[in-house]
Amino acid sequence: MELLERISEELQNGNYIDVPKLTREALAQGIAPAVILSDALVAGMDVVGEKFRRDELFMPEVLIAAKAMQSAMEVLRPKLIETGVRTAGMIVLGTVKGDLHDIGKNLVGMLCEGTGYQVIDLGVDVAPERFVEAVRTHKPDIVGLSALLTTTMPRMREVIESLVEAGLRGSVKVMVGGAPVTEKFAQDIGADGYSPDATSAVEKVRVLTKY
Ligand code: B1M
Repeated sequence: MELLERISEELQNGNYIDVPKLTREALAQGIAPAVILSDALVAGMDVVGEKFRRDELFMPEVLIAAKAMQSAMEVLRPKLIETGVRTAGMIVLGTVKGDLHDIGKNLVGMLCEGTGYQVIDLGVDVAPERFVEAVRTHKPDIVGLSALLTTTMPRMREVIESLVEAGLRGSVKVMVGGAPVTEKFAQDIGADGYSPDATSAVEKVRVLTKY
């Protein structure tokens, strides 16, 4: 669809003024929020990531594309959430310590909210003790950990160990994700669930909470 391609292109150009406007236009045309998300925004960000990997784009361009994506996500968020009918459970979500990537985590959070879960987002660079504190305070069904760097993946194991030390591990399921994370890694660190993308993350959350 032409409009979705345009959104994707403008996102790649880092046009954070037009991307949310075009996103509103797509919604007004009746295009489903989930389609705008996957076929325009995530598709555009995938291209940015690939060009960054090939050194065809540099950090400032990636940052500005991320800003464009986030402005569009502000427009989509209420629409995605509208589809949620009831509270299915609670999730504490965060990007682990040392890691500032939050686009994927935010998507997972939004889709979970859209499915009816209450999401408490601790943000980025979250230390194990903050996850523990949040589990103690909010008593969520799931604590979700995101990591985008191979160097920050080990922080996930530390969160699980901290939950064990605090005597809270039995009361909460731990779910992990992020581009470098694998099913095997999740099993190795003793997580309860892993998923490669936001859509399957919601499915996994539903399995873990039996919803
Ligand atoms: Co960074 N970065 N980055 N970056 N960045 C990557 C991750 C990288 C792969 C790029 C590359 O080299 N090709 C590379 C990591 C290499 C590695 O570790 N092996 C990298 C690097 C090296 C870095 C820096 C170290 C660069 C530097 O400074 N030299 C630096 C680190 C900063 C830090 O965190 N301490 C850095 C910085 C940044 C920016 C700040 C510029 C920006 C982040 C902006 C932001 O998030 N607000 C950025 C970006 C945008 C990227 C890429 C290009 C895109 C990431 C993204 O948002 N993807 C990325 C390359 C890439 O991934 N192609 C890259 C879109 C998003 C929808 O996907 O986050 O994978 P993703 O999330 C998916 C799934 O992974 C999954 O669902 C999501 C939706 O489908 N998922 C979960 C995520 N969390 C989940 C949790 C779950 C379940 C599923 O359960 C709880």
